[in-house]
Amino acid sequence: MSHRVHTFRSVLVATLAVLLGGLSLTLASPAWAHDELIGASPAVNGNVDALPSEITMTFSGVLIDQPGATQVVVTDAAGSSLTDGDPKLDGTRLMQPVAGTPSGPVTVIWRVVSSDGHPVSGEYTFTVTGSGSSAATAPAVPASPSSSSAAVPARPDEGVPTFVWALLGVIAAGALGGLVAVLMRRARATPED
Ligand SMILES: [Cu+2]
Repeated sequence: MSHRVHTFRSVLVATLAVLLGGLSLTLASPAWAHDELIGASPAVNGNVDALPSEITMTFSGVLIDQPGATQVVVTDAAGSSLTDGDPKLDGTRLMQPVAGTPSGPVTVIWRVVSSDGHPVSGEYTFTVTGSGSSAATAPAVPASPSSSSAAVPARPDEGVPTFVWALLGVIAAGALGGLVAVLMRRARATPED
C-alpha cells in the first residue's frame, strides 16, 4: 500500500523533472536564438531634430554578409524612400545611409542574415520632430503606397518560438498521456488486500 503510493509519486516527480528540464534547456540554449535588434541610432521610437546621414542598427550577434541578403527600407510618413545607397555591415552593426528632410514618423524595415544563417527581419520607427525646419511641412498624402513597401518581401517572421512551444506541447502531452496510462494500469491492477 505505502509502496504503491511511493511509486505513484516517483512517476509524477520524474515526469515533472523531465518537463522542467526540457523547458529550461530549451529556453536557455543559445542555439535556438536568432540575432535580434538590441539598439539603434536614431533610437527605436525615439525623436530626433533632423534625419542623420546614416542609420545604425546594432544586433545581438555578428551578422552574415551575403550578397543581397541585407536589406533596409527607410520611408517617411508619405511612404517615400529615404535610403541613399547600400547598407553596410560591420560585425554586429548595420549602417544604412539616408538622405532627405522628412518630418514625422520614419519607418525602418530591415532584413539580415542571423549568425546562425537564418534570415531575420523586423521594423521600427522613430520620429523627426523637424523643429526649426521650414521645408518639412508636406502633408502626409500617400503618394504610391505599393512601390516602396514592396521592396522587402513579406517578412518571414522567425518561426523558432512557435516551434519551441509546439515541441514543448508535444512533450507535455506525451508525458501526461504516459502518466495517465501508468496510473490507470495501476488502478486497474489494484489488488484487494
Ligand atoms: Cu536560426
